Amino acid sequence: MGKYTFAMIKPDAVESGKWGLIINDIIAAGFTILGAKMKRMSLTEAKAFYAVHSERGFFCELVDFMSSGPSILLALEKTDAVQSWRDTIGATDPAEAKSGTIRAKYAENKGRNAVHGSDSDENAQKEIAFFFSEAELILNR
Ligand code: IDP
Ligand code: MG
Repeated sequence: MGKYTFAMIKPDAVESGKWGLIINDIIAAGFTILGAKMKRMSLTEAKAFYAVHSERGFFCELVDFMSSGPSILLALEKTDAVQSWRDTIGATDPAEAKSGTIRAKYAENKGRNAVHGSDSDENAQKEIAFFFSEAELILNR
């Protein structure tokens, strides 16, 4: 169980202005924000970030959406961070997400689902490194 995970507030929730409420939920759930930036991904970056899904039917829709506007990129710290953040955001499809989770509260649908969360410690490390240099993270406090 690692201490770090990577989160994104996706373009739907940035555009709708829900992102402030989501940051509040992140802090209320006990995460420490080690790094944060707002960035509009290029289509090429979105394809690289989601390469694991390149054979899936929703890939084009996903990468078009993720490059359609700015996201907020977050490196988070908490005990058992990956699982804790997945529990905080809820199921991929907001219709299936437990009430009180971020996706249940703020997601529009399975594609435009407000937030991203890493699915393993290994991917958390890769995903943080995809967007942040070490100098951009507040570490070793
Ligand atoms: P996750 O974000 O809960 O880990 P994944 O299965 O890893 O879900 O899918 C990555 C992202 O791809 C989802 O968050 C969602 O934005 C999008 N996605 C997944 N399944 C579908 C779908 O059936 N239709 C449209 N978009 C989807
Ligand atoms: Mg995933």
